[in-house]
Amino acid sequence: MIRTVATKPYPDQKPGTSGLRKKVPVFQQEHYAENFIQSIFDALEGFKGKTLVIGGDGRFYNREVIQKAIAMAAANGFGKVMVGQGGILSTPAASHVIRKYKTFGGIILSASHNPGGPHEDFGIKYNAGNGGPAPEKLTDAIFEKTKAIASFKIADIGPIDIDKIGTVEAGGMTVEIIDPVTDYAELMESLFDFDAIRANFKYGFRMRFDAMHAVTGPYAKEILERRLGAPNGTCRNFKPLPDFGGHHPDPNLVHAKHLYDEMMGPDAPDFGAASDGDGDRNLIIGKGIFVTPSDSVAMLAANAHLAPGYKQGLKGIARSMPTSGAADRVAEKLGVGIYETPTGWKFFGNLLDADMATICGEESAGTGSNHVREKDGLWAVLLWLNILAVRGESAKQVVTEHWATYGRNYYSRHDYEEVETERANALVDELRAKLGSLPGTSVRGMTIASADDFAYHDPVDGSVSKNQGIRVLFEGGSRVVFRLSGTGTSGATIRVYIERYEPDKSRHDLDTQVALADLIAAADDIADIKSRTGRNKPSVIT
Ligand code: VG1
Ligand code: CO
Repeated sequence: MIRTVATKPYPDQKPGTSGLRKKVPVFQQEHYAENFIQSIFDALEGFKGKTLVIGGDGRFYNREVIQKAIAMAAANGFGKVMVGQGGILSTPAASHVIRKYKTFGGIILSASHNPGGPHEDFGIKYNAGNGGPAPEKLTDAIFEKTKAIASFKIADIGPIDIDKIGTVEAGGMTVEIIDPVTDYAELMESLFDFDAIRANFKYGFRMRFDAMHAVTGPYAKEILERRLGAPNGTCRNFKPLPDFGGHHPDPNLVHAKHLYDEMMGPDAPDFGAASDGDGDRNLIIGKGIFVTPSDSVAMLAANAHLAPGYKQGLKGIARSMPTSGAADRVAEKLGVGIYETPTGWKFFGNLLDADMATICGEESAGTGSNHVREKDGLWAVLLWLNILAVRGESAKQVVTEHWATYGRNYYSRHDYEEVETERANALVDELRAKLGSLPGTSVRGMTIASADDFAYHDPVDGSVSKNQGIRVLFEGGSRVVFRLSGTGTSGATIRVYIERYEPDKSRHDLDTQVALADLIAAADDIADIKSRTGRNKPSVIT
């Protein structure tokens, strides 16, 4: 039976950088999740009888919302849903399933790298038929629907057993529970030189993969240990837990510090990696060397031809605006296009669909390619493994040689988390107001060449996205960028991105924070961060 249930709008369902993210208790309000899911359906057209993919990162409240989404898909007229077993599908795996089975789209339940649990974060996002996050036009339309919603439709089908692989009929719709790993593992096998990687492991190459008790555990176990023969124990924290073991599943130098310490220690294995809550981010640390994500994109792009899936070369490279310019130098050398987009993977979709870019990356530990329409943590790890196996070199050798060839873009991001929203907004508003007066002035002995609020003109569909981050460029190419996070769930997070290019090989082994010290001080002078936030240092430095 299909029920139409009366409901009232919630005013706060505007999707952020990557879907709607809120604390679990917010999602547990009456009809909160239903409202958002119905608004997604209301913003879509032409899905009657078609297939919807549903999966999530396994966090607290995942199972409940999966049941709601299945029952609502049936009531709204989908012909079929494909659901990851146990409600699990990593973000890149969901993107692949949508593409492989040519489904109408998918609903991904995740708050990514944010913590999980009864008082932590939850999220819902919609991915379109190309496998990519809904573009801005669609997320805007969804938001409009949430503001006017009066009812939602749900089928009384009772809970579906999502742990049992197979197909059942429910509410006039087919429900297929699929293995979340197999399709994805096959895709990886088709892109990379598994023989070379396997041989490397066989001859003693050692790595550590930390799944942080998040979604990549089962994927990494299957691919690294079973298919590639890495020794048992290579994968750590591989059991997905609803609260990620009480940790932040954020693979950065703060939340994965144990891995960093191990990789810098005397018994370090050859290679260390980790992924986030929903499996789309990657942390790469070679023995004795951390690879900053902006560098990783550039290095993967420069060496991608060593993997079978990319041996024809790249069509182009795309990076988000705050990501360092390291990839630009690679694109220039390869003679391919380079595109600078706003933060968030949804902006890469058009470039990938139009075959203008093959590899994309963000400074926030997101790297991916045209194989899916999401960033992909394990993909980045496997491409690194492929490159190291074929080159027969260590990560450190690859990195230092890259810097010697292209120069080094010293890069760091400073985050001020949970700042009072009004204070953060005021800081950005004032910065915006003085942009015009900055060029020509000098800060800490450096002259500002230009300053603007980044606007993106999508070269494929002509759409324009404004206010995507404030850039201050100095003479000589250094820059600082300021923007507010669009993924947080409490207060505001101010992100400051700092970059300086160093061509001189003899100056490539400085400590990053030391190399950037003048710019870091200049950023504070320009935006007055410390006094305005009352913080004397950032909460997270990556
Ligand atoms: C952050 C990152 C951005 C990334 C987004 C989603 O957004 O900066 O690069 O695409 O998270 O990643 P923001 O608006 O907080 O800066 V994930 O792994 O959370 O889906
Ligand atoms: Co993520």
